[in-house]
Amino acid sequence: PNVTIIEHPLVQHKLTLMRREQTSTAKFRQLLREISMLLAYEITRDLPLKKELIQTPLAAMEAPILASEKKMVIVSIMRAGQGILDGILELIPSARVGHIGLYRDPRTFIPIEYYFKLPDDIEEREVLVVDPMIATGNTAIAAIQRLKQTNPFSVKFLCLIASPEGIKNFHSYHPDVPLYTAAIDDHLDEHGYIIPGLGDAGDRLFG
Ligand code: HSX
Repeated sequence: PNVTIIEHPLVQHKLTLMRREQTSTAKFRQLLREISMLLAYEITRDLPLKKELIQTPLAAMEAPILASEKKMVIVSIMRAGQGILDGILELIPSARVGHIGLYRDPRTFIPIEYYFKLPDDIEEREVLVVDPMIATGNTAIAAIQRLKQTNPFSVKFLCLIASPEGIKNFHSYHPDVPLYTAAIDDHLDEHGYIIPGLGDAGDRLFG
């Protein structure tokens, strides 16, 4: 399947610290920013470069520079996606940003849209959708469905933890969308929470 697990030791270490029950909100926030930078570093490995003529203090040279930095769009699924977004923007400060507001009905687990805003010219842009968790997968499925209506150039999805059920569900709707995650956990419980997971990412991030 179209899933990449990012196994970098720093990613795995930070994720473990985030999972711990005793990790404070402040620490969780800091870790999410740090881990997001590392994930972004891994995901952007294949970004195209171009050559630009520059002048160092000593000589002129043709130097590599990102070809399409401005074209990248990070789309945060609110509200927990914000934590990943903040980390990625430190690494790719001129990326464009979109927001999708979805909340999960606690009884039916069905995602309900309350906000949707993307930058212009989405047809020309590479989109990275971010949300820390894929539990049932319903939120990610709905977000990508909505996004596809705007016809972006390409779409990838980045999370921290996914459940096996969620991945399966996600790819039954969107087999064409590559999924990047730091971990695939054991299972979903009857409330749609990832076990062992890290709890509710939004609550841990914002309190
Ligand atoms: C959490 O629930 C996450 O941040 C996601 O937005 C969502 C994942 O749940 P699911 O729709 O995959 O079950 O708030």
